Amino acid sequence: MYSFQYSVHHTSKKPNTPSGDCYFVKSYGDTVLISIADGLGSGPDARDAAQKMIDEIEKRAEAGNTPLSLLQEGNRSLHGSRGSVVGIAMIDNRNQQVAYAGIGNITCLVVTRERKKQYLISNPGFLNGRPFRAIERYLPFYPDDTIVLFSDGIELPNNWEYIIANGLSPEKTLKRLVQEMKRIDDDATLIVGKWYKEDSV
Ligand SMILES: [Mn+2]
Repeated sequence: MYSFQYSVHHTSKKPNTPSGDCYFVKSYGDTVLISIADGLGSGPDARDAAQKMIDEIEKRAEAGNTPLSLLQEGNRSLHGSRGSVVGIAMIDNRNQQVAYAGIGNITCLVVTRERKKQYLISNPGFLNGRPFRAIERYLPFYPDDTIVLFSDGIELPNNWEYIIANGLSPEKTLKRLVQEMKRIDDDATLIVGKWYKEDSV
């Protein structure tokens, strides 16, 4: 039996104000959904757009939706908002695959224990209720692999692939990445996750 373990670094550009980034992580059945939305600009309007997107993803995650259909549903909820960029990754443990769809500056990548890194590319642009173009991309995702998703407030340290591939828990990996990364003056979200094999009872 595998369970998904993850760790999140989530900060705000200005102390004591809400971050313009929102995120959502949930396991259901054989699937894990990981998502980050970064509202355009910063402050309450940015937060409002990102929150709308994440609320919609949360509401519709388990209804058989794919990352692309969740982008479409979420986009509808952004009419009249400032707009948001968003990335949605869905890992299917049974098929050992990750599906990803994203719009704008959200980075998603898979790192193996051999330090092989593969990017799941987001399409350019942002969502604000208007029609958009995006495609879903797929990669294999095996139990020793690590998935990393982050907003543009994160700049990984130079040695990030060594840190990620060295087999530490997501919590320890995240801690080291955050300790060693450069600080950017922006809302920031970084999620690190991997399967964890539970001993059978
Ligand atoms: Mn940002």
